[in-house]
Amino acid sequence: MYTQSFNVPDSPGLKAVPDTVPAENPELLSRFDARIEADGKIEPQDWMPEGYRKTLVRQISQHAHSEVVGMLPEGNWITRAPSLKRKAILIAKVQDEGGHGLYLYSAAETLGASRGDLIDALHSGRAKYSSIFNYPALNWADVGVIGGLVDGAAIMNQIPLCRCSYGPYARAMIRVCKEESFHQRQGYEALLVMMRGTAEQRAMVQDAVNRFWWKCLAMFGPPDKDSAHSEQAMRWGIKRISNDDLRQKFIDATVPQAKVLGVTLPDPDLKWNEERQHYDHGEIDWDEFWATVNGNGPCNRERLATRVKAHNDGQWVRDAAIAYSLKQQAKASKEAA
Ligand code: FAQ
Repeated sequence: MYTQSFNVPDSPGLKAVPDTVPAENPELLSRFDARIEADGKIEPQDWMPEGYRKTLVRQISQHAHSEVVGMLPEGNWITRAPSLKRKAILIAKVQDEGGHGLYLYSAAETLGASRGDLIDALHSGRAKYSSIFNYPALNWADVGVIGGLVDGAAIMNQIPLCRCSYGPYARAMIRVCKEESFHQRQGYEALLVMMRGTAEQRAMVQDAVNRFWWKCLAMFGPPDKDSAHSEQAMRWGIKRISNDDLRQKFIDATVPQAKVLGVTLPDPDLKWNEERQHYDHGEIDWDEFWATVNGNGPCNRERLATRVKAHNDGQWVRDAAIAYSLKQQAKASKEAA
């Protein structure tokens, strides 16, 4: 169902690049504007305004960090998966998320960013990553909900990024979305199996949905009126659909899925609005969201400490790779001499 949104229209009236972009080089800028206006792709070798480059490095690196930190809550469950089949699926999924991080760091590098600097920014707490991964995965139902709901929200946000104006990001997103689609389905299927099980299993699923629902809605970012970057990112064709519109699409798609599953969504204000042809919903706790984004969620410190330890434990691999590469270079120049 998610791939059907590949052809969703852009939010209206936000295509042309505004006059407020400083004319760094009028001729190059007008060529860049024309390409954006024509819905063309900007490639790494093309000239681009500094603001465009910075916005992309910021968003792509935050996205990469989210994928890599996002391996942790589910990764904790690999050794405790309830069957060999679930373990094999979970290992594949967590490995995919690591792969997404690598495509995304590579896409950021095409913009001139250094991967080492980006990773330092994550490890020192300067860089952001998705709020959702600062909540714990307490039991096996949470693993299903992370697949079914968290990946569901992630795909809804990522499908429009397949049409991002920056070529390497857009192309990375096509593959990422295909893999995320499998992640969402395996999570939903795991939940369906639990819902057909015992009353205790059904209660676990409901409890996990209750804990994750609001956090998933917050993944789409602050309301449009408070979103610092949306307007410009949409003018540049980086973001195609606003935070609130994507959140609404996710709610509209998820309510019927919850019905099939047999769980209730924990929002007394969730009601179909005939006039809007959308579900109305209750207020998200934005104070809690900002506290989490700013480092004070339940697991922020633990997540960063785990990432830093993994990075430090892997230092010998990087050292060995560099030593090998230097040896190969020395051999090649000896042969050439
Ligand atoms: N968490 O002006 P906006 C996944 C920050 S991947 C933390 O609206 P923007 C796969 C934002 O960075 C999930 N911070 O910003 C998976 C900005 O801060 P800054 C990640 C957030 O960029 C599944 C400030 O608030 N996906 O889940 C969040 O236009 C399962 C102002 O906000 C992506 O990164 C948040 N939720 O829109 C893995 C997709 N929301 O930089 C494992 C690409 C906002 O000024 C298991 N990114 N902020 O300091 C995007 O589409 C956009 O960056 C948004 C935010 C929509 C996330």
